[in-house]
Amino acid sequence: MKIDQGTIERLAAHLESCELEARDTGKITDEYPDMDWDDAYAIQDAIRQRKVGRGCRIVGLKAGLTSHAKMKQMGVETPCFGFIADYMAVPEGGECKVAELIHPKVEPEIAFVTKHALRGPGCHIGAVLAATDFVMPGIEVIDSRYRDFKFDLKSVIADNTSAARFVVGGRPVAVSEVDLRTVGIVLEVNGEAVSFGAGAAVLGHPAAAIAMLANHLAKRGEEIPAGSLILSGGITEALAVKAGDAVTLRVQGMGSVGLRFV
Ligand code: 0L1
Ligand code: MG
Repeated sequence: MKIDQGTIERLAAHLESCELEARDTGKITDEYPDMDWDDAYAIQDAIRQRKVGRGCRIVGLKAGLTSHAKMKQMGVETPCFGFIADYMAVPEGGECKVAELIHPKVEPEIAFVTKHALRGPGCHIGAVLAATDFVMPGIEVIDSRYRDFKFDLKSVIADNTSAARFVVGGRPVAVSEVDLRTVGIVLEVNGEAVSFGAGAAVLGHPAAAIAMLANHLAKRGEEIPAGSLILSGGITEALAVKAGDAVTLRVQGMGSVGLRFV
């Protein structure tokens, strides 16, 4: 690690206050260009501890930047991992208040719920499918705390991978009922279909993102617990949204899920 604990805590407090006050900031690697991957995840962990310390419940995990469309959009080459907390959940068909966010974007995703713990190293798609209770459509609302969504991978990991809000729902299905590689998705904004894709856009198979997360956690002595909700990553580029927009994700055989921005 290249950054001392005091600095980790200070950067976590800074990034979390930007999140909670819907205020943007410059990327933290401008000030700490030598920070390493462990520093970045340590800042994210310190943000998580701050939330837990205030009584928030961590309700799941997320993989980000798992499709080539997203990696190209953000100019990075590797996925990243974060967490989702209770207050980030929007009820199905519910409202997401843009005044609480900086510059929200939506991502169509496949959400997994596990029935068994998943532990790396060596976790693979087969192990993920065997440990999955069901999958369902999910929309992630991302909101980088960095000005104009301009960051590098270490900065975005520290910022809990831009996690802000999410909605899951539709028709939960067993993985035996769906081919997650070929499953088609349509994202609609205000009733107009605006982006399309298939599950394979996420690392060839969305379960690969979950396996990658388990292998990432194993390096830190952690696992994906049974009963976890996990967002596997945007299938298409993220789409900017504004107050008044209604967003619906339709996933083949899995129904639809939506939310409204107010
Ligand atoms: O969930 C995601 O793919 C977002 C990861 C962070 C990068 C971004 O803010 O676009
Ligand atoms: Mg995402």
